[in-house]
Amino acid sequence: MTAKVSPDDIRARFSSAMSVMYRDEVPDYGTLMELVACVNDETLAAEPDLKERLDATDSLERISEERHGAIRLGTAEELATMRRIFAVMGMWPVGYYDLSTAGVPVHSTAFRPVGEEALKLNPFRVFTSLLRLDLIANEALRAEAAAILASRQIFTPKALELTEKAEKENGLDQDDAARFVAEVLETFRWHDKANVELAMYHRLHDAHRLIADVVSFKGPHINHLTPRTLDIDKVQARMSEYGIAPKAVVEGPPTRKCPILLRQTSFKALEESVSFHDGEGGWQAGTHTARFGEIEQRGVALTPKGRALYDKLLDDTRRLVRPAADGSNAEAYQAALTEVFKAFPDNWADIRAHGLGYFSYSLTDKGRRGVASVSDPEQLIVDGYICFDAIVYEDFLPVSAAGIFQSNLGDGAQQEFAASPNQMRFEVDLGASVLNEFDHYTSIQKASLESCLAALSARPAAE
Ligand code: OOG
Ligand code: NI
Repeated sequence: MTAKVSPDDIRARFSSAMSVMYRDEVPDYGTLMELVACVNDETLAAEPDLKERLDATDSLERISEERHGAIRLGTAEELATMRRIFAVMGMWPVGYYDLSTAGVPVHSTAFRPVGEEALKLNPFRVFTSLLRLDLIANEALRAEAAAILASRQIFTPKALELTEKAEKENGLDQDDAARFVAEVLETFRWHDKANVELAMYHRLHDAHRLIADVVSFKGPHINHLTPRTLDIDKVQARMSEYGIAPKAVVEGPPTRKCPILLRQTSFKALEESVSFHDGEGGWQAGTHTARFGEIEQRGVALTPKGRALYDKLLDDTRRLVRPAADGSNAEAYQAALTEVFKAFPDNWADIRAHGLGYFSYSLTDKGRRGVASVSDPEQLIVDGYICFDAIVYEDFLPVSAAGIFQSNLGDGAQQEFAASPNQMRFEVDLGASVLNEFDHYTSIQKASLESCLAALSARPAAE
């Protein structure tokens, strides 16, 4: 039997193959990557401390690599198969995101590596949405869209075969892993020939742009990739200098000393030429807007209490200033955000003391050497035996995701849907349940503290 390639390795190869493909498909994305690399270099040069810290925890050469991408699927079967494919790459569904409240007829999860080692080896995730035809009012159109989706096959036969093989044989060898990456990549490729006639595209588009994006094409083209930036404000400010159009505002919390959750922004999707069936065996020219590039900067994962405070403050801000898609009130929004978020503590000790964030505990030098006479964790921290570091948020934010969706669906009026989360339905379609992100962070935090306490209590008592 030949040796198996690790799922982490397959994921790393897949993410890098996807990056090459996308840069080739969307040249502006390559430009964004250059800008990100440049700003990251400048930031590291200006902040030697940061450089040292990152050097200890991340691999510096890979700092500007992709952290996530996104696709939108049409059917339960596509979602369930995608889950099996991602499992071969060590990516598991984490979190449930209902975007109906934000005017987008999808619900989503993020397939991602779970566990510190896997994230470190390669953090690539795919934000995966499933179209909700049940939210479309027009019944006839709904049935037509469902029929179109039912007749497409978004996976190559070889991709399906290799997925089955990986499941049966518990992994893939070198040759099969290479084939698997190439075959799976096909599902994410852009098709400039649509599945439908132009008239149908318009009907779908009138119901919602996103329905047209999912139903009109042969497959769920990757719609963006997202590298990590060390200074999102700088990249946002310099995008136009590089000839790419930034979305109006950075999504998420404001700039802070102690970053929380996730900040993201993107350049706006481009209008691309697409050929549509003309109904007579030929093609008719049209356009479609779907693909863009995004950047992200992550901070500490918040507890339910911290998240509730974040959600409240974001809500308060948006009640004061609702960011307009054309950017006309971007400055006022930024100012309101900064002001309102003053209510969120901005030093690690307070964030921890108020139970707002998740932290990972480790022994200090003193803790590694010394013997503690107390066992109360808080006292051990005060006495300098145990220290704590923020646990990075590895998931997504529904309001931000909706902002990213919206800004790339055009600046038109937003459509309203009644809030209708349906996690149960999503999990039935997925064929598995999603991991609860809060449970996950809680267990990381708990395990880190327990291992400190165990190490300290295992020491023989001082003479
Ligand atoms: C996904 C938008 C969500 C993010 O970073 O929040 C997302 C999409 O547009 O399909 O990727
Ligand atoms: Ni994204």
